[in-house]
Parts: sequence; C-alpha cells; structure tokens
Amino acid sequence: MFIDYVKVKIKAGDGGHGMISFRREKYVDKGGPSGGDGGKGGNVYFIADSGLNTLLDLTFTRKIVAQNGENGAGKKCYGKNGDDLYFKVPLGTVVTEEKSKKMLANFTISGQKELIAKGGRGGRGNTHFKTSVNQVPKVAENGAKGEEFNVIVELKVLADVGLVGKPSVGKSSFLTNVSQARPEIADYPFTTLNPHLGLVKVNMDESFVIADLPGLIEDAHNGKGLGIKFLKHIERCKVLLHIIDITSPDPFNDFLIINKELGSYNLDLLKRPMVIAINKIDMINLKDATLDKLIAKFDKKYQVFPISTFTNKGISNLINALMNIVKEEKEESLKITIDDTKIFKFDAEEEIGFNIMNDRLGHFIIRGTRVEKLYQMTNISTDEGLLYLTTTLRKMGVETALRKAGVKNGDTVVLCDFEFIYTD
Ligand SMILES: Nc1nc2c(ncn2[C@@H]2O[C@H](COP(=O)(O)OP(=O)(O)OP(=O)(O)O)[C@@H](O)[C@H]2O)c(=O)[nH]1
Ligand SMILES: [Mg+2]
Repeated sequence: MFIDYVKVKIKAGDGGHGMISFRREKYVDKGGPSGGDGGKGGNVYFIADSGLNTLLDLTFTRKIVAQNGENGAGKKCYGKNGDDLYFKVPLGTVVTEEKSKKMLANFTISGQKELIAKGGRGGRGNTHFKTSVNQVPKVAENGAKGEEFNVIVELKVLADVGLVGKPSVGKSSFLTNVSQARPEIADYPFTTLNPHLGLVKVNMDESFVIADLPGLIEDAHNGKGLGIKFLKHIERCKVLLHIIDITSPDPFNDFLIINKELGSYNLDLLKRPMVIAINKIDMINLKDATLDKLIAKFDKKYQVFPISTFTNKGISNLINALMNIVKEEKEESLKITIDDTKIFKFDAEEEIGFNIMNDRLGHFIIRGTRVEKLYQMTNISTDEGLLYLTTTLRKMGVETALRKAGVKNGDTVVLCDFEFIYTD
C-alpha cells in the first residue's frame, strides 16, 4: 500500500528527576548532600532511508515515544539518559508540526538525520543546591518534560522528471523502457495507482530519476478518476514530461485538458519546463501528415518528441533532451527552504518572560513558559523545594509584577495547578 500522508503523535522523553539525599558515612559527622541528577529524556529523530518509498510503517505506529531519563539516585548517582529514538522515513518526506504548520524537516538526502522532538533536561540533584548558608539543601529539580506534539508526515516524491498524461497513453511503458522500474502496464485506464520511481542511466556519469504518476482525466480537480491528489508528487519534479497518445481521437485536446488540470492544482506547475512526447507512433503511417499536423499545433512552444515505447523510436533523443534540461534546472530553484526556527525549542523559550492575568474569580494567574517550566521542574513536596520555587519566582520579578497587578493579602495566585494565598 502506498501511503503518503500520516498524522503521528511525537513524544520525546521526559528528563529524570533530581534526587534529594545525604551521605551517611560512619566517620563523617554530617554527610553532605549526595542526590544525583536525573538523566536526559531521549530525543526523537527521523532519518531518511532511500530503501523506503512509502510511509506505511508510520500508519502502524501512530505514536512515537522516546524513553524517559531515569531519576537521579543517592551517592551522586546520575540517572541513565533515555535512549534516543530513530525513525526511518523515505526520501521526499516533509514533516510539519500540526498546530503551527511549521516545517520541521525536509528529507532530500539519503541518511539525512533530523531532530524532530527534543528530550527534556534531567533535573538537578540536591548536590547542586548546596550553598555557604545551606549545607543540607532539601531541594532538587524535577526533570523537564520532553517535547510533545502532533506532526503531519507527508511524502512528496522527489524526482527530476515527472510523467503526466491521460490514462493509457503509455507513461508506465515509457518508464519500463528507460529504467529498471517495472510498473504494471495494461490497456485499461488507471493501471497505475501509485507513483513509481525509476532511475534512467544516460551514460556512465549521468542519470536522472523519473516519477511515473497515475493518469489524469478532465475534471480530476473535482475528484474525477483518481483525482489530483497525486499531483503533489510532481510539485517537486524539475521537469514535466507530458505524454500524449497519437491514436487518441484528439491528442492535442488531451494535452490542453491535462494542462488545465495541472493549472487548477497549482499554477506554478505550468511554469515548469515541459517536454512533449507523442507516443505510439508505431500505430500510424508515418507517411501521412497526422504526426506533422499534430506537431505543428504545439507551435514550437515546446520540444516535441515523437516516440514509440514498442519500437524504441525517438526514445534516446528524448532521454538526452531531458538530461540536458534537468542539468540546466538549478537544484536550488525547487528545494523547499527549511525553516530553521524549529518550534518548541526550550532554549528559545528561556527568553520568554511571563504574564499575569485575572480570571473571572479575581484570581491572579501567572502564565509564561519560563515560570511554568520552573514550576514543573521544582519538586515542591519538601518545604525547602517550595521555598526554592517562591524565592526563584521572586528573583524572576513575579512578586513585583503581582503587586503591580494589584494583588493584596489573601488573594489567590495560580501557577499551573499550584494555588497559593498571597501574603506580604
Ligand atoms: N502500440 C503501442 N502501444 C503502446 C505503446 N506504449 C504503450 N502502449 C500500450 O498502451 C497501453 C497503456 O500503457 P500504460 O503504460 O499502462 O499506460 P499508462 O499511461 O501508464 O496508463 P495509466 O497507468 O492507466 O495511467 C498498454 O496496453 C501498452 O502496451 C507504444 O509505443 N505503442
Ligand atoms: Mg501507468
């Protein structure tokens, strides 16, 4: 089954919690803090594998979860880091975060590895909180949450040349003739139901990739035939090879119809270099004027190649012409620019401050990535942990901001699921 669109949940590992513990040694009078740090949560990576050509594996997965970091332990023992998780995707895969629609990765090279979701940092153990005034800190951090979001994974076939045309014009026959690919060929429409790729070796050093696509018919953009959903696969083809069938009642009109469908999908497709192949010329008498008349209709606007996939006539000329155009087309022109500003980066979030809002009940709500992360990472089950939270919030300017916002003694202040009564 060919799958080119999947929505998956991604969850990087959470960081392990830092430990609160103290040394207990026979001859040491007061053992110092010895709580180790929590391990880092595992990252989720996608990696491009040229051996794959569908997103089928992902449809079975639905949720990709990397391992959490282990909690820190006594005797300054660090928690083990969560294992990173690698998921293989085919070349041409584009990964987008569902909510923001930001592109996270675009796989164009075999072996390309991209970080999709980052694991949370491990919480620091109480050894880090020892100060000259507090030799026995009963405070440690919780691990940070790993990034979690839905992604849309789309496969947009990467090829140099995309084959377009009505059903049964001989697209798959052409691919079979010029490459090792063996798509199904038959004399009924819509034989090809999925895109197929083939490598055309022009000579020792030169080659290009062809994508054979399902045939199009009039009104495909309204869902007729197989519709135009496969056209996304030619968005990233540098050159279009438009195949028409000379035995059709009106081959030139076929050409116009297909172009209209291409334009309805994306006008840019019509700006792509397009080469015309008039196929099945073994079926006509080359002495009569049928072929010349048809070629004349293109009015020299396109390079037109009469061919036969049966007799090989015209094929090598066409291949050489395609190779030349592919070479001319600059790689950069079609490469999708990857947005470097990846989302949910904890490092970037460190810059974000906080806001104070009032809810309907007159509670003061503190919101902001930094403060919320501080809360999540503080183990408030000990008094000292709680004190650490409140003093750090104060240092961050939260108290001043609360006062500015009009907080009075006895008011309720809320931070995430933590509620407390404000006292001066
Ligand atoms: N006479 C002749 N028949 C051809 C030639 N090329 C292809 N055919 C025949 O045309 C029919 C359709 O060929 P396909 O290659 O399956 O056509 P397609 O464009 O891939 O069709 P869809 O996958 O349905 O869109 C088959 O019966 C082929 O044998 C040719 O050069 N000459
Ligand atoms: Mg076909």
